[in-house]
Amino acid sequence: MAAQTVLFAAAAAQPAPLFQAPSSARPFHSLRLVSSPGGAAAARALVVADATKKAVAVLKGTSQVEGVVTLTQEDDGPTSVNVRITGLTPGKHGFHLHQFGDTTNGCISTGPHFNPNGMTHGAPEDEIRHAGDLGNIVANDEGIAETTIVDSQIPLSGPNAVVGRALVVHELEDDLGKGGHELSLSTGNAGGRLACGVVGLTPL
Ligand SMILES: [Cu+2]
Ligand SMILES: [Zn+2]
Repeated sequence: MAAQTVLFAAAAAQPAPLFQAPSSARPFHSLRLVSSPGGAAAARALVVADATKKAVAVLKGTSQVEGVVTLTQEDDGPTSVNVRITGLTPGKHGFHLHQFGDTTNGCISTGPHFNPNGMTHGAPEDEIRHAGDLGNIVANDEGIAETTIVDSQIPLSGPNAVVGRALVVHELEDDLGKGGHELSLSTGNAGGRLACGVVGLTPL
């Protein structure tokens, strides 16, 4: 990996401790030293790899719907999306990562679903889906939706990073591309945008 730096430590017999990188070098990432396979006898090569990244979105809109969503990613693994949204009608609501972190015209200006691979709309588990397709969240009788989504297409760093884009919760159920409506393959026919929030980096 081009961004990695290789360091050498003399006869490191124990796992490497945690290091903070100089903030000028890697402003958005903390770094962790991990042992590389195949170190020399006298000196063990240590590879600096990206460690945990964390981001948050505070969702608001023109209704009473609001929420906080935290996203965490370990190294290059999947992103865990912890959702708590209140003020919803009970039942399913489409939940997506939209292309832009622009709320100048409310949630409308966040644009379409994040779609770096030029796909049509689908379910999170589908091969053909927008990267931003996170399916539905389900509100209980009190209008609260609490869940954790784990997804591999919304990383917090790299070319498809979602930091600076927006999460949106919708009025209606996302049909996951299978509803046969003219909007099914673009938006899942999930209706209006109740609340949205820009994904921004946060301390670990
Ligand atoms: Cu959406
Ligand atoms: Zn979509």
